[in-house]
Amino acid sequence: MVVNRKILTLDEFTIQQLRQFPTATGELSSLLRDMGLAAKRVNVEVNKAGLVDILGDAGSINVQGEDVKKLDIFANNQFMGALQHGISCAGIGSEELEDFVIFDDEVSNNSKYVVLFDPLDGSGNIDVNISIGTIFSVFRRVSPKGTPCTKEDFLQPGNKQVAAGYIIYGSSTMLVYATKRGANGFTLDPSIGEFCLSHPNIQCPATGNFYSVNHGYFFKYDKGVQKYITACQQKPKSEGGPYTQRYIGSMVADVHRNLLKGGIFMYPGTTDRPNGKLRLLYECNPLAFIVEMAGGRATNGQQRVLDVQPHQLHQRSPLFIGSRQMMDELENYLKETNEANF
Ligand code: AHM
Ligand code: MG
Repeated sequence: MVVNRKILTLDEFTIQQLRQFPTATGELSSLLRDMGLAAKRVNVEVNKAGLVDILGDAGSINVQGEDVKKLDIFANNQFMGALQHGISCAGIGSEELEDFVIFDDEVSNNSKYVVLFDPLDGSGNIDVNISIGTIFSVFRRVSPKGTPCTKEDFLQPGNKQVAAGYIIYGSSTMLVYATKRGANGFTLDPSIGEFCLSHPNIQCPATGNFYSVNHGYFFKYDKGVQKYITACQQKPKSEGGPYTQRYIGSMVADVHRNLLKGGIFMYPGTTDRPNGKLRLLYECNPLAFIVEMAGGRATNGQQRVLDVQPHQLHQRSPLFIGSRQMMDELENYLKETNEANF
């Protein structure tokens, strides 16, 4: 039998990376394996959506005051369970849980990492068969090993992330993760149930022609954002314009497309929600890390997302993320408008 050794599985890839660091303990590989396992379980349920009574509102409201869908809870339990049973994670923070969860058992207290995640982002799209995603962020804990992890382990700025990733449950299921060594994408091969390296060394194009924003809120955005959106629409053909608007309302899918094809995704603050909707710790930070590692940029309109010092698990942040040149252009509009208003 001929074995195709060109295709690396997620495990093989992370072990290959590990081999380049003789002092590495393998805990990160093991953590990524746990995330991959939970993702496969969630994927099975997402694919069955519509067949079983797991869809629709679970009848409770999550800590953000939004309706919780049943699959959100299922996904939350899968990721939390896989990490708790593993050997690499001392505790988690989740969009679905009001507070951090400190695992506090002997193995977990000796683990190196804590993980923050949004188990099922874009869950408003579950009932209508549109791509949804999981987003996660990994930090090395700052509290001493051998003790339970603490709040400070989770409230680190995004530039301290060791790894970050997302899973997109779409026309195919993919896991993309980044470390400081770059971003790589793995597509789930359902025939063997493994994530296989399909997008090595992802590079976000320096520019593109997609802009992703909720136009419905146009008049609630700052003048600078409005001017930039108008400029996207009025961009002359000679400069690659007008840009095409693509916004599916499932951030992982929107950011994934822009990461591969080039583009910009925006969820600005609005007059009624000055910090926007997205959560810094488990939505903005991990995506900002991945996009930066792939050569793109991410800001909150004032500063680099990854430099923000967080103070709360569920804090919100405006987000502008994508191709480097498009981000530069956006920032010129934001700056000009800020200066004009000063
Ligand atoms: P969720 O975490 O409740 O699923 O919300 C996050 C989602 C993002 O995936 C998406 O970009 C955004 O909400 C869409 O919000 P809006 O409908 O306000 O544009
Ligand atoms: Mg979310």
